[in-house]
Amino acid sequence: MGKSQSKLTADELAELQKNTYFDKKELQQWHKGFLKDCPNGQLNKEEFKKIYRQFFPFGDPSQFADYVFNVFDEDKSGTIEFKEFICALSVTSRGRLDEKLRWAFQLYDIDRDGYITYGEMLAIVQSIYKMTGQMVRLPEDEDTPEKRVDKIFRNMDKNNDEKLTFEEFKEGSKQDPTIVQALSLYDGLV
Ligand SMILES: [Ca+2]
Repeated sequence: MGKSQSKLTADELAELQKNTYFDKKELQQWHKGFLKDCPNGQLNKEEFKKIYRQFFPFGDPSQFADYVFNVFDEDKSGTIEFKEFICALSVTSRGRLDEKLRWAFQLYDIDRDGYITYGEMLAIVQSIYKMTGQMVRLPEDEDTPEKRVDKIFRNMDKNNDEKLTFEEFKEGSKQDPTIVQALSLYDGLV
């Protein structure tokens, strides 16, 4: 650690240009902003939750922020480095639909075993309901996390084995865009 450089090197820039949808100027701006908020070059979980609390002052976003943090923190170091931050932002804000779906799948697949179980989806949906609190009025058949997840599984779980493969998730999400909308929550920051 301790190598908080104020500018991206030419190599780092080139790599990020290759791996994200941002151009050179945007990358430099984001990097500058990132270092302003995180002078040591690392965004920790508490700071990350703070960002969510600003967006959801009436609910409790800490659990959902926790899950999102774990997807951002790709190398599982416990902090989000600029590269992780900007790559996640690139996918969630400008990625193609299949990239966004892959990202969302990682969010729901909490233990990363390649399947979204009923329990995993319930945990994520519960955290979303907690975060949004009473701000959103939901249809009667989705007014609890359980009902919502039941409905999703009825639509997506084609072979009724109580878990979703990426293929099932992808197909189902095309018919139910609200699944990926959990991601667009983050778009507010872009
Ligand atoms: Ca990390």
